[in-house]
Amino acid sequence: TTRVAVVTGAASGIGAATVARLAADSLVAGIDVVASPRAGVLDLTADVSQQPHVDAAFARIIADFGHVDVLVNNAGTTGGAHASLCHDSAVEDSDLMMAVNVRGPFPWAKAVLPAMLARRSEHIMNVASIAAQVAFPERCARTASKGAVVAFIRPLAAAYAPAGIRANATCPGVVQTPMTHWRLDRELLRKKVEARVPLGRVARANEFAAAIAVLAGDQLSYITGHTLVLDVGWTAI
Ligand code: KPC
Repeated sequence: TTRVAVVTGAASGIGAATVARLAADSLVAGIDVVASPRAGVLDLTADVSQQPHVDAAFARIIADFGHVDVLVNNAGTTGGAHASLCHDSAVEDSDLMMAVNVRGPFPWAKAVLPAMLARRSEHIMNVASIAAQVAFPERCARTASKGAVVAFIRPLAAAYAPAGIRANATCPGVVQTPMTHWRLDRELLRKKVEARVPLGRVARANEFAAAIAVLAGDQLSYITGHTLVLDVGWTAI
């Protein structure tokens, strides 16, 4: 049977690149808060922080595809086109990070696991960030939330390995997307970021999508509970 993949945060950035990549050999459902209909993709509008949205989207996926093999919890937020140190940030910023980045993957995992258990397969992947590995001082709530995104895959990996279900996280470095253009389109801010990247440039979203696609395949069957850092050495120095 054809592999079925669900990608959240599918309308843009890493999610859109991942949808394009996985669609080459899988049926793909793309979930996003904004509508983004694409040919050949089951694009559904849902807010991952809203349980009824997730339940409705999942029901539609099962109705159309019958099962889910791969879940990519990619939906996430930075908090918008403004970054500030902790003492200058609103506590509500952290509520948004927790609702989308931390809580979002949970109802999706809950939705797909019973069917995955019945099929004794497959794979949950959480897209975190190198913000889970190193400090982004002007994004403290986001940094904390990404730590949680990585931590969440460990109990999944431990509990469901005997059932043949794998759970892994990826930690992408800074990537050019609609969410980061406010920073990367400003010469000085961009140079500051590039100075931290040994390769001297930020990533293209499809460079992360390629890694997610490999992880989602059946080649790496002995990897679970793992955090794959994609940062061309940012955290190595
Ligand atoms: C790599 C990462 O997640 C850093 S968080 C920075 C996002 S933003 O401040 O919008 O450039």
